[in-house]
Amino acid sequence: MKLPVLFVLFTAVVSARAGGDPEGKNNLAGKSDLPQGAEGLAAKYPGDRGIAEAEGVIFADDFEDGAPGAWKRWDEATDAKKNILAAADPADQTGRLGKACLQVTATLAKDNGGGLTKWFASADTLHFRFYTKFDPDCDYVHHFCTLRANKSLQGGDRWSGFGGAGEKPDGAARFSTALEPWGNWGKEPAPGKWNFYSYWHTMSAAPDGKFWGNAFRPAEQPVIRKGEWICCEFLLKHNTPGQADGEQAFWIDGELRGHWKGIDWRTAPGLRANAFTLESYITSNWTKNPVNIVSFDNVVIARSYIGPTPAVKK
Ligand SMILES: [Ca+2]
Repeated sequence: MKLPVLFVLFTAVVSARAGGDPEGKNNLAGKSDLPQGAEGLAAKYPGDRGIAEAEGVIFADDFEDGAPGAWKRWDEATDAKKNILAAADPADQTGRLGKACLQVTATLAKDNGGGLTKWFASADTLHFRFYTKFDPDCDYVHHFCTLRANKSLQGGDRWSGFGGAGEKPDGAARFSTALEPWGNWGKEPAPGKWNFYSYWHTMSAAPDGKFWGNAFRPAEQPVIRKGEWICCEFLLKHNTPGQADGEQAFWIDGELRGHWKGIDWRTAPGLRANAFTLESYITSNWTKNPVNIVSFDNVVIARSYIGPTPAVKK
């Protein structure tokens, strides 16, 4: 009698993809055929110089323009009057990051921090790579770098993927995923460990009955290092509407840490991941340190694996 076994297996697969994978049970990173290390398109562009012209690159910013024109390639930026965003010296000896980076200063009791958002022409498979550095005094970060799917690049529909915290998305209007540090409710040393925090139409409800981002994380991971530049990259593959064949994956310093398949991101072909927000957003929930500085540099959005950028020879 095989039927009950098949039924149990089917139920297990469905529930895993519906509720994320907080314990890493369905993480395919150890047996994935995705590229790793220096196999990416950045390998030919030390310091990302000229990478914007490379085949498959959709967007790139190395922040070398400095202030005040530093954010001109982006569509939205946190209000300049709040003094949250600044151009700063990346202080990187390898030359990979040039002379300027984006620095986000979030000050508890004064603001929530902020960042930049770019809308872009989407593709079936998308890669997002950026370098980041958490200041030695940086505490927990509530939200970090988020990819949102909107119904269009124009008009009000370009905002359909924003907002909706606590609500289950309409599969034709919204899905999102974020690569974020996760502090495990203060149990991990700040800023915590990397994970995906995702919203989509078949996600699971939290015990309070609301729909908070479902987590995808590896079973084992080191705590994020502070005071050092880290190369982060994540992949999102759209699903075919009606099929659960979407994917997401992330790499830290070229090491594939997480890869998940079987995700039913959307129900409509017109809904495409097309807005990327680079930010450090804090709240008083877990953050206790008054001043929290996070830096970003060498942002690339592309249709294939990007990988770390080589050092620049002097
Ligand atoms: Ca730079």
